Amino acid sequence: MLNVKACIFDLDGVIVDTARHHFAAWQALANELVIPFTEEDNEQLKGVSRVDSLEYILRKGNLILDSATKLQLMDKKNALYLGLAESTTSVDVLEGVVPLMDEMADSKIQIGLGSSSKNARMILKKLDLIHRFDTIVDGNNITLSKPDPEVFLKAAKAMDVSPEHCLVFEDAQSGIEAAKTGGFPVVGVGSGLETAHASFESLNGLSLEGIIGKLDFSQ
Ligand code: B16
Ligand code: MG
Repeated sequence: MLNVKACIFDLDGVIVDTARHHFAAWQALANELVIPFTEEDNEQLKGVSRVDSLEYILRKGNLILDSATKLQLMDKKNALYLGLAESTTSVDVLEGVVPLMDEMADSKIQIGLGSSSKNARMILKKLDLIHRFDTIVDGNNITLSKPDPEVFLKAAKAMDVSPEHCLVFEDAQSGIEAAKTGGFPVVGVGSGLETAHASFESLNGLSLEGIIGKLDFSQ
């Protein structure tokens, strides 16, 4: 059985369902720019940084803008997102997350965050979870966004644990790819994540031991 010394959680889509707020905010912005933006597009943007997400949408609309306008659009999207996420509280923590974190704490397994979001600390405070983390690496601390492994490698280094002993929880294709490239065992949370070493619709009712027992490294 894999010897897990630390776990790294993604934020949006694993700990809390703020992914729908990112979607709604990008959709509103794309509407304004008269660029079609679907749920399939959004799926591509999960785990992807703000700037890379905007570039994706502009490419889709064949729109070339100067950097000042791009900055304005990113600020606008973030303001929309913050408005939607405003009412987030501890009741929004996805089911299964707190019991798993309790189990990790009891087993002296460190807990890290590996998120592309620059709003991660603010959201973790709203969720009343921030005190549970041994390290937080987010969009403010990285230069390359997922699928680059930088965010997870930094979190593992901060906890002084090598990637193979660090279990990553991810809801996005880009995040699963990032974890695998970095040499981490990775658990997919949600559907269509078969490239992860194990995947579950939700973390609800799962134990860490149960999850570790399902890891399959044959692919
Ligand atoms: P922000 P994660 C990611 O967070 C989101 O999945 C992605 O949709 C978002 O564009 C990105 O953070 C940047 O977020 O605009 O708040 O800096 O899934 O890596 O926790
Ligand atoms: Mg995510």
